[in-house]
Amino acid sequence: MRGVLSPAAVLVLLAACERPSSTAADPARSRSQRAAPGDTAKMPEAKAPPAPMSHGEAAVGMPSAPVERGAEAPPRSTTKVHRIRLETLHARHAVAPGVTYDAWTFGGQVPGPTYRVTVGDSVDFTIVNKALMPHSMDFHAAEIAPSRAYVNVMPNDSLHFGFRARTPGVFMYHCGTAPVAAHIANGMYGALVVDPVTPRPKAREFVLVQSEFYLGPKTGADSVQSLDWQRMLDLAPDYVTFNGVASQYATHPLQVDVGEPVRFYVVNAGPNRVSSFHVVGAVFDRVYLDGFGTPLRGVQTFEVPVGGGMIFDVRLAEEGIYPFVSHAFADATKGAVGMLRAGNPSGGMSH
Ligand SMILES: [Cu+2]
Repeated sequence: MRGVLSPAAVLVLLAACERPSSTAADPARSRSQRAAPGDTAKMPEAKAPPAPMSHGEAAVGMPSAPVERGAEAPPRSTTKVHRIRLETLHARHAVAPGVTYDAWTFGGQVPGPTYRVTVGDSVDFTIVNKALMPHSMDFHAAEIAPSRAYVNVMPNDSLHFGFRARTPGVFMYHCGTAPVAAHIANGMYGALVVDPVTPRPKAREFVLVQSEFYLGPKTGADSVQSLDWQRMLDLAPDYVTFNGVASQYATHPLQVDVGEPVRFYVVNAGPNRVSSFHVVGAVFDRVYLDGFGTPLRGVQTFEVPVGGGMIFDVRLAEEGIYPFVSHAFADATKGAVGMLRAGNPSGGMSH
């Protein structure tokens, strides 16, 4: 298909950044590697079939439907008091094309809504439990007593508490009801951006929440799948996603301009897998650890721990398609991959 990067082509691109640099720098070594018996088992030949990157046979950059969940960050806040009312309810969630999951949610979506406040703002929060089991809320951005605020809310009950955002960064929020691993694995998490009082430099901003899905067998006439507890304990997800849907920004690339500042707010909800965040073809100008303090400069890849958040600033040097991944490539293969589209590259994507 002319003008479209096939999944195979993208995999070749991704594989290119995996190869040892010594191979390119030393032709003799390269020849000996090619001649070594058994090497084909280590390095697949180009004609080998690609891994099922999108799990849905969707061509990269050729969306057949609107994106499930946009990645654009909400604007900086303009109010000092944020009244947030969130309902917990169980809802069906499309993890990948044709894969429907019996999710537990904040607000009927996975991840829950993204919120944005500024240091000094107050959050006036109410959780309303519309589900048939207890749920709760834990804001990592809040500094309050869990024994008072992060308590179970029974079905058809509600709970109110407030806090003042004191520390800038990008923070996870999640249900903290035991077993927490199940409540997170089922979809009860989201991101809260806390801006510093002095705004960060202007940039095109995206929010990515990485998370995993562990699928049990299909059940019922409509083949809905729910959590496989043992697979979760074994750290063996079926899908690893950005914003709840496998590879959705491969089929729906994020458009940016060449050279413009781009900022990713990345939260890793887990519940188990560390994210090794990397943009192929770029070096991060700045990485703010947990979104606060003096940034690291000139970073190729940086980990986002489970339950943590990082802010990544990057610029793309020339027109083209730039994959962003968790460089733990098993997870990229399972859906933790997307594309940035810089400018309007010829031979690029048609989105
Ligand atoms: Cu819950």
